Amino acid sequence: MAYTYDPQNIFARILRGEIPNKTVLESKHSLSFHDIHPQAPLHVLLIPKGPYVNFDHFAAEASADEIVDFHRTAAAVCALLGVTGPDGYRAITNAGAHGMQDVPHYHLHILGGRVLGRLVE
Ligand code: DGP
Repeated sequence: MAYTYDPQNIFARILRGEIPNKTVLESKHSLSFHDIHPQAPLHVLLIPKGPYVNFDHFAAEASADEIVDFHRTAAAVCALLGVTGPDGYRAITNAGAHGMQDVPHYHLHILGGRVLGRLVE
């Protein structure tokens, strides 16, 4: 699969410092910040710093270092948000048209702070 990355997407612009963000946590290869349109009391995004369009692009082409960094940072964000206890959270990613992905830079949504409802009723 050939992936085409658009360097003008909003998250690329956030990574370049062209658009402000409310940072939660930054690591060597990842950045986490509050979603501008929160869908829950806690709604944070995590993105890799590398130019990956979506989950399958990241999984196929990112280095092991980037992949480990991303997941460890995701866990650290959950801990910072205080959702790693029994109440829990949802970590989800959208891809492409069917997934309703708006921003073509891979991102994980981390949601919590309320009962979120089932994905499929
Ligand atoms: P998705 O549909 O999975 O591509 O979700 C994109 C999310 O990105 C959506 O929840 C709103 C958020 N978002 C869009 N533009 C901005 C922005 O400029 N700043 C921040 N913090 N979030 C944004």
